[in-house]
Amino acid sequence: MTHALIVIDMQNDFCPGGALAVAGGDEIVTGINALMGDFDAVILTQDWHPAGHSSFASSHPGKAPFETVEMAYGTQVLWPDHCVQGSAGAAFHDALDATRADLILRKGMNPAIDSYSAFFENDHETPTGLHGYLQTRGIDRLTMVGLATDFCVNFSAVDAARLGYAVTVNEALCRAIDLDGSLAAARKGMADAGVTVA
Ligand code: VGL
Ligand code: ZN
Repeated sequence: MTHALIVIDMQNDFCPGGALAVAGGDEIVTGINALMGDFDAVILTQDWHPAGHSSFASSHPGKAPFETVEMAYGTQVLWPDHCVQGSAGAAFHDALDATRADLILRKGMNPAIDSYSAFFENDHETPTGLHGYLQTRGIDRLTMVGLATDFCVNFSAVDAARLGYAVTVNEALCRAIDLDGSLAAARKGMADAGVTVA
């Protein structure tokens, strides 16, 4: 099997001090770097929103971060402004070894649709192109690490399993937002989809 490491959204805004900080988000960088050499390919994803993105609470008058809205594609959690294209918050954590990356995949650019998953936008229909890339490279096995366990890692892992990849989430090298039970729900959803959570 050809095995890729997918590093999800290891960006300043998801680390302590960032706009959408995940507790302990910075603790996993060293371990992720140490793992890179064990894989046939390393792919980094980068959340990359235009200013005024529809997933930002600030784009919805009267709404606060972590409330939800109904979008055409379903319920969307509203976030603080984060990972705005070109901002310091959107940059990778300084200590992340991006030199090892075969591919840096950006997502969340469509102003009207959020994209938690590295494979599809939140309409579960619009592809990011990652599946085509992996197929072209003959990659059939994926290990996922990064931020956040219950959102972007979870959606990416479930989509990958549905696409037929053998997927492992290395939970020791992930950290969660854990909003209203989202971590427990994510663990169940991943297990149900056939993802190995190690
Ligand atoms: C993420 C919320 C909003 C993530 C990205 O990387 O898990 N979460 N945008
Ligand atoms: Zn985002």
